[in-house]
Amino acid sequence: MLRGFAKSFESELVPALREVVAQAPFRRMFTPGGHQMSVAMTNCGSAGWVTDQSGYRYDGIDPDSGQPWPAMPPVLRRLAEQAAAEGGFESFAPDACLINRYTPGARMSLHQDKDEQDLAAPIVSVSLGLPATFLFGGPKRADKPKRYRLEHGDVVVWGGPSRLFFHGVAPLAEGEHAVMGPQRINLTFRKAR
Ligand code: MD3
Ligand code: FE
Repeated sequence: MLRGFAKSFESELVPALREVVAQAPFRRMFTPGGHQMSVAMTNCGSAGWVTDQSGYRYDGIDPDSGQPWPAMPPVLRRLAEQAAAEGGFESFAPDACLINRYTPGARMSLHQDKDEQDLAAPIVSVSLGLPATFLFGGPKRADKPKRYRLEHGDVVVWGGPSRLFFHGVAPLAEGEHAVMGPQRINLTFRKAR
């Protein structure tokens, strides 16, 4: 847990994210079970995480535009690499960055991230905007989650055993963030392929 690690990147990071989102707008995807997610998502990088009625997968093409996802801006890559190194993972080379947008009430139920080919690579997450309660369980769905407050600028590196632990996000509380407005943005950097 690298509290505030992303703050020194903020002035470059926020405009870079605006450009990505202009090319690939946030959208609320559907799970294979037919439920629409409360979290809106987009991606940058050579692969992007998508879900629809046929399942979860990484795809090089944005299904909404039919175009490749926007390239990963250098500042995002730098932030992810430096954080991974700080967490003990030298030479992390993410090819996917999933960008999640939470507005008040949005949540993510307990799940595992296991759609990536290389489970030895860590996932680096960056929290921006409104604070959230992160739920961190264990290797089994029934393991009682511990709660952590994640705030603007916090970065977490998930590797080793915790890479496959169940996790989620409690419903976002109302609020207004000075930089990001009434929302929380979470970036997760992944080696998908
Ligand atoms: C622990 N996102 O996109 S980030 C996700 O805040 C996701 O939007 C949450 O879970 C969010 O899949 C949590 C923290 C996180 C990300 C991946 C993990 C924690 C993780 C993978 C394994 C273990
Ligand atoms: Fe996850």
